[in-house]
Order: sequence, then structure tokens, then C-alpha cells
Amino acid sequence: MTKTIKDKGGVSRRDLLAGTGVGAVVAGTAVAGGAALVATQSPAAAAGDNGTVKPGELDEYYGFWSSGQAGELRIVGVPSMRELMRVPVFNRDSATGWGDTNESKKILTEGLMPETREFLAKSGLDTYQNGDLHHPHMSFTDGTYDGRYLFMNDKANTRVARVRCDVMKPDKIIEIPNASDIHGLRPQKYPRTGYVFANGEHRVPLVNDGSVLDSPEDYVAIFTAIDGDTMEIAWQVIVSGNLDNVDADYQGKYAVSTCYNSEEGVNLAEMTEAEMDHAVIFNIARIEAAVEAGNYEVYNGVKVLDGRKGSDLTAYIPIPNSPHGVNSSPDGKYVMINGKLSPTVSVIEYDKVEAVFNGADPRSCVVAEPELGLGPLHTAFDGKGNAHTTLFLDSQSCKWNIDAAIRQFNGEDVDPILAKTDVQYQPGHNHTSMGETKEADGKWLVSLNKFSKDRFINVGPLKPENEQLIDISTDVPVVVHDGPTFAEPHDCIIVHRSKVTPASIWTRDDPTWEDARKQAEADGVVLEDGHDEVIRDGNKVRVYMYSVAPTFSLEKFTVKQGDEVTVYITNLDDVDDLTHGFTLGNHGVCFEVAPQATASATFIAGRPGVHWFYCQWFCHALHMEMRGRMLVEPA
Ligand code: CUK
Ligand code: CUA
Repeated sequence: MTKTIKDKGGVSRRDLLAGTGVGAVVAGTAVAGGAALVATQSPAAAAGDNGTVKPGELDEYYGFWSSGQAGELRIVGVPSMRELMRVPVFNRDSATGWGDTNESKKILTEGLMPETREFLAKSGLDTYQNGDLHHPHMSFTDGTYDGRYLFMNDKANTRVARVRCDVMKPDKIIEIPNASDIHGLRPQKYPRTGYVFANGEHRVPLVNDGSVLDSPEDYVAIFTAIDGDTMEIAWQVIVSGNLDNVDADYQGKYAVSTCYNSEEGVNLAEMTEAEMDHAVIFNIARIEAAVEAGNYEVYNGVKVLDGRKGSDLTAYIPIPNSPHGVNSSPDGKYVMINGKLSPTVSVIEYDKVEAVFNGADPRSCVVAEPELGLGPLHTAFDGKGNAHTTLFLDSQSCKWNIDAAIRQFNGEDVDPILAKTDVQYQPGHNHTSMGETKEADGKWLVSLNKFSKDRFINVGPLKPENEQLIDISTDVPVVVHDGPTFAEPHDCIIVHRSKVTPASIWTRDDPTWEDARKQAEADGVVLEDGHDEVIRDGNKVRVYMYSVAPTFSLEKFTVKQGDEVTVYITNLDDVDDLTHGFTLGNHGVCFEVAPQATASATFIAGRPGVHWFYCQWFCHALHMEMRGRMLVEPA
């Protein structure tokens, strides 16, 4: 049964509940076994202050949100659900100049494969213009967040990016060779990150050079381990089936991926034919030993090991049916494989995995398989032994007890389901506060719902999604906030603010503008000095200037039509929140220069004439006056 959105004609149950004036609507739903849970609201929600962060108050958590096909990372305050910042990663951004400045272009291009750069150049591009960012995850030390980096995938163009948590900007973006479409991504939790595991979702020929086309039996999917410190690829493993999501354990022994399409088909009918697919468990020690022993082939400069069925590097655990999400429990004992086309979540006990690698029946590590409802996609944890699973088709979040599920699996007459909460509508990922770490605190759950339908005033045919904040501190979870979002956050993490300490101003020796610093030195300019200069070098012109609110140090400079001009701006203001910008009229040039940063862009001087440049970041009472002229002489 697919849950439809709402009765169009009459008054629905949701209308009635919504009419109580409590923002929180929860439906206690009759569950298998007959015990109906009573709809409830938490006392705090009734008082109207749960999830409310008053003006001037600060959030307790950072939410790091993906944005799917928008290609950026978003920072959201939790529990207020206020969007605090957007961090462009795989996309271009008009406000900050990400994708246009020399500094960002370097990060966006240097990790591409040479042949990619070559074919993009033929289209007049330095790099891809889009990305599909599904999974942002923070680096770990000893099973919890360490505040160093965020890692994230680009499904569209097979890339992985790293964002520095001190300045909240990407510093490395790499293309993954041999794989096709990086989807699942998680960092190693223990002892530290360490590896970043990335799943190539689609099966392609290895090597994909056109010599193999329409013989899918020769296609493979590739699992990649990236060194999170260097952002170089450590090794890759070929697997059977399509790879979907991945998680790591809390002992540093295993990574676990879901695989659908064990049929290895190429169309929908073929891909969903079998009742059982599998989870594949990667044995990290054995893989490292095989690398050490030289048991690999090198493709595109990367060590590739064969982990297909029958290999001793991997274990294939049969799972019903096209499983999707994979989530390790914070006690480190279990990993949940979410059934998607099966109403079940399969619980694998990590301690039973070693026996499987030593020849035991692969299903012997499955210790529970509770039937939760239709379309289980992802599971989050409260750190108190309970799990919350999104039910896409039922449009519900299901709270269940892990121990009870195990006892039920062992034949005891017990119902593991504790509550079902309606969400609006069709949830994909969910996430709890600190829930993917050993410090899961059981306070908040966010349900990332794919459709908002009638929850907001109509904005036209393209609707926002709806991300709901759910209070899970009480026995029955309570929805306390609706949050519209633009396309299309798949996943998020909720990180206690004590784990992250971003800087307020840049430090002058930051590596981001190292190229600018070197060029300036070669030109006899010291960037920090309050030094401005216009250097002509053939038809290349380098313009160095600095900004101090509310002025640019150069009020004008002169170039010739057709010159290749690079403008370097150093923001000498060292005051918190005093960002300047540089927008050059009619040249497509615009970038951010935060306090103490240097940024630059290169462009061809266009039409002869006067072109104003101005600061586009409001910085001062005289911000409108912060401008100057580029004079372009006829060629
Ligand atoms: S996936 Cu989108 S709902 Cu890319 Cu993590 Cu599950
Ligand atoms: Cu500087 Cu506005």
C-alpha cells in the first residue's frame, strides 16, 4: 500500500491534528501485533519552546546538509533549522565566485584526470559546471567527529571533495578513476579517518575505453578507499552487483556496502528480478595485506583488487531485496541494512562477521530482520538501543528497539516496533544528533522528506522538499518543525557545536592563495603590505590591490582591449564579518574576499571604454561608494 498524500475532498486526520494549534503533529499508528500507540505530544512541544531558538540565541548543533543536484554543501543550525551558510563545492556560485576565481578553479581542476581536462577544454570548460552531492560526512577520530574535514561525493561526475572545517571551503576535489558515479560515501570511524570509502554505483567496463560496449557481463562496479589526509586513492576493489551506500564499523576492521542489482542487469526489469541481493563486507586487513603482497592490477594509475564473489577479501551477505541504506549502530555492535523493496531491515552483528570470512554460512551474521513497513531506506540511532528507520512508501518514521528485534528473530513473541510517526512526505535519509558516532545523544531526528505537497504556500510547479525536525527525547517521537529546502538534500549530519571551531578571519599564510603569493613575489609585490601595483607582461596584465573598508586601494587602472587581466585583491581588514567583494561590470567577474584573504580572477579585457568595478558585499556605510574604474584602451 502506497500512502497517498491527503484526502483532497474531506477533512483528513492530519487536518484535525494540525487544527489543534500545536505545530507538532504525530499520529500514533496501530502496529503489527495489535497494540495501538496513543498520539501524543511532548510536554516541551506543548509549551511551544521545543526546537525553538529565539532571536539572538544560538543553535546547539551544526547540521551539514547535502544539496543533491544543486552541488553545494549547506550549513543548517539545529534545532532552529535556520540555513546558516551555503558552501559551493561542485557547483559554480555567483556570490562567492566559486568556479571563477583562480583559487577555486585550481581546486576544481587539479584533481581531474588529464583526459577529462582535455575533453572539457574542447567544450571551452575548465571543469564540470554541475555536481550531485548526496553524502556529507565529517572526519572521525576514535569513533566520533573530530572537526577536521567534511567529505562528500559527486554522483554526477564521479568525484569526491573535502571541505576544511576551519574555513568551511573545499580544499581538494578529486575525480575517481575506473569507477562510474560515486554514490555512497563514509569515512572510516576508527581509529581515525584514515580512509574515506566511496562507492562507484554504476557498472562499467574496466578499462572503460570504448573497447567493450554492449556486453554488460563485462561491466564491473568499483569500491574505492581514499586516503583522507592526502586525498589520494589508496586502493580499489572490484565487486559483484551495483554498489549503493556504505558505512564503516567502529573497530577499523570492515566497511559494508549495500548492493542492488545482483542480477547485473542493465534495465529495470533485469535489475529487480531476484528476491535476494546482498551486502558486501570489505575486510580491510586482508585488502591491505593483498596490496602489500602485490596482488593487484594497476588501472589508470590505481591499484585495483578483485573482490568479486569467491574472493577472500569480501563477504557477500544475502539480503532481501535491493537494499539501500547502511548504518552502523553507535554501540559498535551492529550494522543495519535497509531493505528498500523488502519491508525489512537486516541486522548484521559485526562480531559474527569474522566467522563468515573463515567459511561460516554468510547469513549466520544476520541476527535480526524486523519487518517495519514499506520502503525502509535509512536508519538513525538514539544511543539508547533504539533505531529510527525511514519508510518511504508508508511516509513514516519507525522507531524500533534493536534488542527486541534480535529476541523476536530468535523466536520470542515480542514486537520491536515502538512507534510510527507520520512525516510529510516520503522520507529518504534521516539523521539523529551525533547519531553516526559513538556519542549519539538521542535528542533530535531530522527526516529528509522528498515531497512537501500541501505543507507550504504554492510556489509553482517546482516545489520545495520538506525536512522535519523530530523530538526523539520522549518515548513517542514528535514532529516539531517543517523546513522547506531547495533541491535536493539527500543526507545530513548533526554535529554538536563543541566539535567544530571555524575561524572568523583567514590567516595570511593560508595555502589557498599560494599561487597568488608566489606570483606576487615574482612581481616584487608583497600581498600583505598594503602594496598595489599594475604589472604588464606582454599582453598579460596583473593588477594587485588591497581593500580596506570602504575603499579599494586603486581607484582606477588601465589595460588594452584583449589583454589577459588578473586582478588580485587582498582584504586587509581583520575584523570579524568584514567581507568585501570584487565585481567587474560587464566582464562576468565577481568574487568574495573575506577578512585577511586574497582572491583573484583572470579575464580578457573586453570593449574599449570605462568599466566600473565595485564591492558587492555590504561592508560599510559607504559600501556603495566602494568602487573604481578599469579603463580599456582600444587595441
Ligand atoms: S541516497 Cu538519496 S535517499 Cu543518494 Cu543516500 Cu538514500
Ligand atoms: Cu567592501 Cu562592500
